[in-house]
Amino acid sequence: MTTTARRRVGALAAVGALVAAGLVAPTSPVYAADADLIVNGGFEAGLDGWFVNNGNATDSATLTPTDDAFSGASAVLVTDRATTGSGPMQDLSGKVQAGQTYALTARIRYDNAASPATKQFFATMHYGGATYTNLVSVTAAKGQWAQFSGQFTIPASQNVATARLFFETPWTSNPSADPDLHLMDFTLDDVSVVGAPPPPAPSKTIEVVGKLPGEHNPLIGHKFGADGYGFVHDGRVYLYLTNDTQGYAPDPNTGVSPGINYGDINQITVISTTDMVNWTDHGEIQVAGPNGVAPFTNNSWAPGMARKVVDGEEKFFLYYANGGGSSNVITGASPIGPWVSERTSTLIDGRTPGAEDVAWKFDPAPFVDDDGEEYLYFGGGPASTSMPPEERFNNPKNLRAIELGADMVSTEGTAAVVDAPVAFEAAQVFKRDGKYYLSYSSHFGGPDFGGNQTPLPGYPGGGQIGYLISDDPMSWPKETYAGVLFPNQSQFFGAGTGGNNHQSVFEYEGKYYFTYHAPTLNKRINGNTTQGYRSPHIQELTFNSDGTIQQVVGTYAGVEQVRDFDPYRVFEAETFGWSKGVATAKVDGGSPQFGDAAPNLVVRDVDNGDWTALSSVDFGAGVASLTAKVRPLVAGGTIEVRLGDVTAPVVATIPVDAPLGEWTELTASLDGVTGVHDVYFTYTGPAGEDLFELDTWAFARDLAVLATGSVRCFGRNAQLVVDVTNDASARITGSVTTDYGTKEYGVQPGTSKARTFPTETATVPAGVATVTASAKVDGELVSVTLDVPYEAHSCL
Ligand SMILES: [Ca+2]
Ligand SMILES: [Ca+2]
Ligand SMILES: [Ca+2]
Repeated sequence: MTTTARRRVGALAAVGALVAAGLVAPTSPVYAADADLIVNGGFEAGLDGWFVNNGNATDSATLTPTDDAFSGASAVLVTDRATTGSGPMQDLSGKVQAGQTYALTARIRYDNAASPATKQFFATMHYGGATYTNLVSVTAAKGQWAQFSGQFTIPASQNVATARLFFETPWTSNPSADPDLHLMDFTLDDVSVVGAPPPPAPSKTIEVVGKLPGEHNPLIGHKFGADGYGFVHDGRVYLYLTNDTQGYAPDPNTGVSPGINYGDINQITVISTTDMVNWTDHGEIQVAGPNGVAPFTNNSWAPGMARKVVDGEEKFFLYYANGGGSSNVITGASPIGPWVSERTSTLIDGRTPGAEDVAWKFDPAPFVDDDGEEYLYFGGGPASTSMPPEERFNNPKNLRAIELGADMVSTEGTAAVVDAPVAFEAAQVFKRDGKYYLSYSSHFGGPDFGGNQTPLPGYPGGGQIGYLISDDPMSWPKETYAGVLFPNQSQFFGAGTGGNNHQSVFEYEGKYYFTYHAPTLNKRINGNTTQGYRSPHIQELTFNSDGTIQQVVGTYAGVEQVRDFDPYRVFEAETFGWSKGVATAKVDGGSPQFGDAAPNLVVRDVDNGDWTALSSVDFGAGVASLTAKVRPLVAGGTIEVRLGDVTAPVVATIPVDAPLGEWTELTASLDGVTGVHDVYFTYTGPAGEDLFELDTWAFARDLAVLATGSVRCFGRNAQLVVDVTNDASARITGSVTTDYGTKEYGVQPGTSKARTFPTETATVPAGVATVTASAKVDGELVSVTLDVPYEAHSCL
């Protein structure tokens, strides 16, 4: 009697080893109950969260923690008050809501012997500008703790974008005339504002399938991204994008977001690939703004990237537009950071020689030549009014080329004019066969460019990508103009996709690729009326024999996948070719795939029916198992694996059955799948619930080995026989372990080997032998362990 072996990985699905991952699980906020919106109201953490009211330039005071507290160990002492409004302030912007009622309490005391016996104090809200509202008042008796205790309702019409609470004495125009009456020191403690906390921010998750299965444009369907800049390093393509998702705020009811506000954008999104179809989301770099890498800049648009070894150290330089007025650069230790700012002021601005006349000192694109010389191209916007209208239109001379210093974060010399016809913005340079190519975006005419003019023959129309070819990276006369590289994207993607564009060209494994953007995801969400949220696209470039470039045709099909996806490794779950309904978020800790210094993201907002998919996964000779690193958020979720289509039969299921909130590795067996397939991970579970978060996937190879166990009789002596059959393409070696001993074996492809174990008994109970098997498959050492059951047998 024989029984076929079961692969041991199957049993692991229900076990679920907990992973010490170092990932921090965010605690779920509670929105139902009222909450105290004040941080550190008792001043037990010193001055955390507090600063002096700065609504007027004349406001000034000193805040000092004091142990002379109403409760606890600490309060705040307010001294040196310059105005009646000079008092402790806390920013409640984003916390309080118009139309809501709040309960305010606080303790206050003043001691100045020369002050009156009683004094009124106010708790006041500054709503920005000149809008101040007294919320609650108290009349304190000198030397005694008085209590603010009252309610206030913010008018429904009040704009609360700015809402700053502070404590003060009643206003008078000239308080210093009687400081004992108006500017006495006071002590404050136990401040509290209790009310409904703000509602959670509306979901930004893209619910539609933004990138259709089988198509390769847009590159990603779960977020937006514009002005893509392609950069190749160490066999990997990186794309740097203006984070258009930052201002995206779809209405929870209509799903439609207000139009994009570029002024909100101070992050750059990074995605990468090795196959041009499956992209890994590396998340956003907080480039600008108060918490940015370069806090002296406000915006981060239109990135450009370069690598250079500086003083023996490999560095990566990410250039960006700080709005329209200047450009800057931050420095990375790798293409995905970590990032630092080597500068304390902008790189390109009104002080840059040769850039004085450039209206928009933005869109910086670096280029490092073969000889190590480095350049930056930038500029755009309205042409100088000193030129005749025809020239302003046709040759606006608004782009510039400048040499960079060897440190890549300074400029040298004077910027040279790039005389690109009908130029608007977005200059970018690459080199091929000794020639320099500069592509750029053309303007739409109008008053900024001389009014209604007709372009010269062959010059670009509005919103097209033109290009120049030169022998010198600093010399771009109008004679170097070579034609239109890309018409406006609306020609290919239809209504709602017009507007300006921003391109780059990069070489990857011998092919040249052209990046551009189009609001195609925005269009799939909202139809033909788009709101300006752009998505990255790539097409291949084809060169003519004379070095000119064939005009690029924009397609949803995009470029071909350049290699199959290798599933036999730990790879980020935030890697996919297509997706539906999921979002990503950065988590603490490094990346399991890209290293400790690299950012790590997880796939989140996983609901019943959502899915992610990988294009052209090569399982080779066969896959044994799939391991998911997952954090369950509710009971009852499952991960299903399907091949070829989102509705194809399920070939493996991982029940996400593990402690809630903990990162866990769960494994399911996946026998018998060979060759290349699109792989769909489909997610199921209780409706309306966030099911789980996903960090990584890992597939493990199978070994085509079969083993059977049986008992034979030699007279009255029972012998256990284990047969191992090698259906793999390489020699398999391993061991057979039984209750009656262990033996090694080796077996050639297409053959079987038996190992016999004398039992020295006549009757053998049922049992399980263990067979290990190892071989080189697809160049990798693969090992499997088989549980080989055998039935009871008697030789009596
Ligand atoms: Ca206190
Ligand atoms: Ca979802
Ligand atoms: Ca991850």
